Amino acid sequence: MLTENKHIVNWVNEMAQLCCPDNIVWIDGSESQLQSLREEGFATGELIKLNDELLPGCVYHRSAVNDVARVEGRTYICCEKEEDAGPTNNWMAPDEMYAKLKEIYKGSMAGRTMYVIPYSMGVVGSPFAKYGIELTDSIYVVVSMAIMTRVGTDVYKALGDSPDFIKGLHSKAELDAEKRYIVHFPQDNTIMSVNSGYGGNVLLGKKCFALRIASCLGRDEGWLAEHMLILGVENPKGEVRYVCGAFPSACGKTNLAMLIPPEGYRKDGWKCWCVGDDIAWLRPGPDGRLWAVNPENGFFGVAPGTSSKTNPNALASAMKNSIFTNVVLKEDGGVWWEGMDKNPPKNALDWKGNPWDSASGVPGAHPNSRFTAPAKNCPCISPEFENPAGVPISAIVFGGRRAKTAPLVYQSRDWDHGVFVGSIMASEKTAAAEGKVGETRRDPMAMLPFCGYHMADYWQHWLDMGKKITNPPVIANVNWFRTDDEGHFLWPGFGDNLRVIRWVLERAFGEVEARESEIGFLPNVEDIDLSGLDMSADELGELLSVDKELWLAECEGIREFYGKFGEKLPAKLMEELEKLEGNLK
Ligand code: GTP
Ligand code: SPV
Ligand code: MN
Repeated sequence: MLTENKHIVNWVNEMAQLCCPDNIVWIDGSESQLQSLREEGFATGELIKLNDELLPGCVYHRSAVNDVARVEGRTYICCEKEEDAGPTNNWMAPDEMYAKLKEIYKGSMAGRTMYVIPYSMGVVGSPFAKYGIELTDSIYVVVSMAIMTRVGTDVYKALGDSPDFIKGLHSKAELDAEKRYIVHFPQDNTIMSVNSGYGGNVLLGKKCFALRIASCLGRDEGWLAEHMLILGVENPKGEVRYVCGAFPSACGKTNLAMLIPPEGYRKDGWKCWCVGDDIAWLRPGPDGRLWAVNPENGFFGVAPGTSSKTNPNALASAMKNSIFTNVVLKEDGGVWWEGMDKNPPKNALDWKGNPWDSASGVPGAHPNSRFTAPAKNCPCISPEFENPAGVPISAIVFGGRRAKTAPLVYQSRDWDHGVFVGSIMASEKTAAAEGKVGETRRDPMAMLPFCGYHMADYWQHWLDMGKKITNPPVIANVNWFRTDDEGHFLWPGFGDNLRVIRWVLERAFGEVEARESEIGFLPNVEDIDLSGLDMSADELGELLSVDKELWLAECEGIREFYGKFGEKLPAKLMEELEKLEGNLK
């Protein structure tokens, strides 16, 4: 035992009685303990050691073939009243769910060890840090949590006798997909995850705590927990301005967060700094601005498509002390995935562990395969990464994959309109979620799978926050994914996205004009810098065009979506929808 906190000790004992592990190991966060766990994982095959010269300190891991992404259909918010979970979450009465889970957890750790992981979301001891204890029977989870969060005994020190921590119980159990549950009990600050071994379902500090539970805490305490990257953009004058971005899963947060400016920009002195790539906790500061911290300590990034061209900073981050899940395992103990380079390896094993030949035409890495890398490895990690006060946010960008409707960028008229713009976000589905890839779905603020309470109450909370933020960031919508009729992307994306972010930040500081349109402010074509790009002003004009017919159809879709929320839908949002329709007609 590493703590005498009776709330922790009692709970650990109670859960151990339920799960019946052979023994309990208290994780202290030390490298020596983590290394002996890795060795144990190598011995049992739970982990595979990678080539220490190519990838020092790195390990390989496969999740079960039926367990490769989050499972929204089996993710529950078990608050007291069903109406508080809302139409976008699965709900079950807490008593009923506890009873059901008890049966599944009973003896689930027999023959295994239960690890007790003390972790912090945010810098330990900082005013906004929040603590969690995760119990798990997976070594993969222990070593991953040690990268993604701040794990160690200083969490016990910071907690003292306090009961103010989030309880998380995870058991792989049988990895039975029929008995897989990812459950949140917001009123008990408790998370229970069973029968999965996939990151997003089992690294409980991440989506479960830092988004679903934290969104409830934010509602009650007056802040926001968001599925957002945080990026610092340094201009040639040396001023750093911060932007947050909410894009659905696998839609470019990690890429934008680690952006490398285009060559001409680098020459002129532009630099970008990564504060976070997935989660932001946002609070109004005493100065009336919105301040953001990244509660995480690492990146759990999509591997496919990550290359030295698209995201060299992500690649560099994962070159040491990282974990690779469900990618291709090379003969030499290296790793590979589609989109890394044009040289697929010979004699490699695919994500399922089978011999694989790229000539088969079947991808070797799972499309949702991931790397888990320490934030401090990132070459462009912001000097403010650990600043307990966070960074002041000048702009928020929402975005998704929209082949046709959404222009490259448009800016909302004000905070409330910005909340509307976030609420109507939609995106073509990616492999990070269940369901058919490519299908369009509404994903408000990229929080559809992560909001821990009624989505309409969440929108109201955003509107209310606007009143507390006297110096609000501008809110814009971006779309890197517009295509031509053959399905080719019209915008080069990646580093060139800085050209768009630059415009948004200039708007935030009143440095550039814009033109009003039906949907909000659009850039004048000459104000998006195209220097060094093979793109004409006409092509840019096309990217910025608003097709009224498509938008009117969009309005119908929004109306239908809003209809799901009944009486709780904030009147303000319906007003914004009516205004939009009026503008288009
Ligand atoms: P989660 O970790 O799932 O929350 O996702 P994320 O939003 O961090 O996604 P990520 O940055 O890893 O995006 C992954 C996918 O988006 C890859 O397929 C990238 O190639 C693609 N992508 C990212 N930025 C761009 C861009 O600017 N243009 C285009 N066309 N694709 C992009
Ligand atoms: C996402 O799906 O948005 C992720 C990966 O960031 S996971 O942690 O698995 O949810
Ligand atoms: Mn995410």
